[in-house]
Amino acid sequence: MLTMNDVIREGHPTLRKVAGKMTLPLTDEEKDLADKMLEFLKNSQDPETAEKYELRPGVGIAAPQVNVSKRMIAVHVPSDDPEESEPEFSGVLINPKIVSHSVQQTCLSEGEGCLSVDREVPGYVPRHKRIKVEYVDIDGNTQKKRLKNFPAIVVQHEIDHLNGVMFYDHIDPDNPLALPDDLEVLGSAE
Ligand code: SB7
Ligand code: NI
Repeated sequence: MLTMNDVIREGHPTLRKVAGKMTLPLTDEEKDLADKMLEFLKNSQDPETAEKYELRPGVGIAAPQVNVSKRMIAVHVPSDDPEESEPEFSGVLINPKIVSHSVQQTCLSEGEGCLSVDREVPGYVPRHKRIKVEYVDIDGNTQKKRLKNFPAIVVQHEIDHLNGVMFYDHIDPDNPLALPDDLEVLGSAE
């Protein structure tokens, strides 16, 4: 299983590289990594497992964060309805690409954090409110998915990792709490 020891931190050069496109079908090793990335997220969101292995809770992880410079991300966003056991959006996205997005932006009221960043970085991170993402799933099928709000923010954060971009690159250094007009701030999940 993956633990926080597998996650590289700020300053590691891999986090600033543009990750390479994956060739399909995935190798057994790549499939194994895909499974482990999704398993890490589920473990990190399970209070007992997270405590036992000292995992920071995460809703997404990108392969470069475990020092694999390939275009693969895992996302596991639970439903905000406690009655609902199905996650809102969960899976591994291979070669994900945002093919269209809204002009309207959004951001989380609490800002963002990152498993690769061991400090709080205050400030708003403007993101597209709605995106359409195209990707190959773990079964090798091409998927097109429309996402909005929190799941859309998470996918944008993860795709940034594939391009060597960190969330704080989007924060206005002179005024971290500056917001463009018509941007709606979202209450964050954590
Ligand atoms: C807040 C948190 C995340 C995404 C968007 C908003 C995920 C944090 C975990 N990661 O570092 C994943 O790259
Ligand atoms: Ni991150």
